[in-house]
Amino acid sequence: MPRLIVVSNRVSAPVDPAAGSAGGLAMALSAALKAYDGLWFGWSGETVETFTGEPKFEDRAGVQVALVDLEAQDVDEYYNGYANKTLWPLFHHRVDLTAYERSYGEGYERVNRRFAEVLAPLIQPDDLIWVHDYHLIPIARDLRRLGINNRIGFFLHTPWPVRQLLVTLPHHRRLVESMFAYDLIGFHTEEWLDLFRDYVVSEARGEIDGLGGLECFGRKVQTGVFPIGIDVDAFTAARDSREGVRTYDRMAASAAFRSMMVGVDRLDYSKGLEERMLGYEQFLHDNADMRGGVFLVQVTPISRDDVDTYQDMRARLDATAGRINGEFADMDWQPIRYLNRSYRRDQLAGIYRAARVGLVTPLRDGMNLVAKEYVAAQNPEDPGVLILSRFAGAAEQMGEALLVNPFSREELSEAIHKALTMPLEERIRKWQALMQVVRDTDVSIWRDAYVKALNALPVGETDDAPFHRDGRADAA
Ligand code: ADQ
Repeated sequence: MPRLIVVSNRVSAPVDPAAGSAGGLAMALSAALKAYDGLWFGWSGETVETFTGEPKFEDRAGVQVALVDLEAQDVDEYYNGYANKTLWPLFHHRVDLTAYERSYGEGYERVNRRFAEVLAPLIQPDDLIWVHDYHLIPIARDLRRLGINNRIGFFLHTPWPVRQLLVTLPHHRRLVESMFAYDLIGFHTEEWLDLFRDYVVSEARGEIDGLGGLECFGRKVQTGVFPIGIDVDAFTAARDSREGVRTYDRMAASAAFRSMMVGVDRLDYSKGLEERMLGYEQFLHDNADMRGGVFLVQVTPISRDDVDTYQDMRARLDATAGRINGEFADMDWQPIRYLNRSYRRDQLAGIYRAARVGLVTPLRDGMNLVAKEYVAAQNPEDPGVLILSRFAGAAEQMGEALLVNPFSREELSEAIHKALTMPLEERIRKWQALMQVVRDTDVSIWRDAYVKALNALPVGETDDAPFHRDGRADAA
C-alpha cells in the first residue's frame, strides 16, 4: 500500500479519540492514515512573527501530523479573507456577502505556495496525496511546479457554484485551471459535479470523455462523485453509551410528553437558521391547536466570531428566537430552546433520539452530516421524521425524507405539520429506507472508494502536460 498524505487547512486528528468529541471525518481520516501509514499536513492554527517553513511533527493518537505556523497577515488574507469571505460565500451562492479584495487573492496564492514548499520535501515517490477543501485548491499546481509527479487528489466538501455566479470571481479561470493539476477531483453529488463540468465546457471550452474524464487547459483530470457519510457504528455506539442514554432520558423527561424538534448547526448563514425559525413561527400561526404540544431545540455553538457577518447573524437569530418566544410562550411552555453551545457526540446522539422531528434546512450545503446523524440516532421501533432541505447535498440520496424548500415558510410549516402527524407505519418505512442510505454511505466507504479511485489512476501522466513544466497557469 502506498503512503497516504492528507492535506487540509486544519489538522483535526484527535489527540484523544476516547474523548468522543472528534467529528466523524477526523476519525475516518485518522483511521485511514493509520491503515496507510500516512501523514496529515496542515496549518497548526498558530501564528508566528516570521514564516519559517519548518514543519512541527507530532504523534496524535498514532497519527503522524506535520503542522505549519503562519504569519498573522497570512491568516488574515488567506483564511479569514479569501477562504471565509470570498470562496465560502460564493460557493454557497451568497454573492451579496462575497468580498473580492485583491490582497485576499494574493494571500491565498502565497499561503498555498508556502504550504507546497514545506510539503514537497516530505513527499516520497509512491505517496498518494489527498487535498481537502476550498482553502487549498491551487496547492497541486504549486506542488507540480516543484517537480512533484505523484498522484494528487482533491475533494470539495462544499457545493460547487453555478457558472453564472462563479464568473463573478476575479481570476475564476485561474482558479479552475489550477484544479487541472490534480489527477482526481471528487464531489459529494452529481449536481456539484455537473456544475463543475458546465463551467469547464461552457466557459473554458473543455471536453468531457463520458467516463468521468475532463480535458481542458492542455490537461486531463478524472472526476467522480463520492458522497460522504458518518461513522455509523461509532455513532450508534455513542447513542447507546451511558452518556447517550442519560442525555436521552434527560431530554425525554424535560419534554414532558410534548413533541420535540431538533436543529443542530454551526452558526452559519448557509444553514438557514433564521428561515427555519420563521417557518416554525408560521407553523405556530397556522396550527393554533398544536401550540403547547411541540417545541424546538436549536443547538448552535458560536463560531467565527471575528467575521462581522456572523456577529450580525447572531444578533438577528437572538432577536428572532426572543420574538417568537415572547409572542407564543405560556407559563409552562416555551416554543424555542436556543442553546449556544457545543455538545459531545454521545450527548448529541441522545438529543437527536429524543426528537420526533429533525429539522435540517440549509439554504445550500455540500452534504450535511447532521441529516445522517439524526437518522442513525433514531429508535427503529418509533423513529422520528427528517425534514430536509432540497438544497443540501444529502437530498440527492435521502429522497425519503420530507424534502422542503427552506426559503418558503409555508412549505416548512406544512412539512412540520406532516412530520408531527405522520402515522407510525409510515415513519418506520421512511426511516428504514433512510437508514439504508446512511449505512451505504458510511464514511469508511467514502474514504476507501476515494483512495482506491486515486490509487487506480496511472502515474506519470504528467509527462505530456505543459502545465506542470512551464507553469502556463500564470498566464491566465
Ligand atoms: P459543516 O458545514 O460543518 O461541514 P455538517 O456536514 O453538517 O456541516 O457537519 C457538522 C458536524 O458538526 C456534524 O458532525 C455535527 O454533529 C457537528 N456539530 C454541529 N453542531 C454541533 C454542536 N452544537 N455540538 C457538537 N457538534 C456539532 C462541511 C460542509 C458539509 C459537509 C461536511 C463534510 O459544509 O456540507 O457535509 O463538511 O463533508
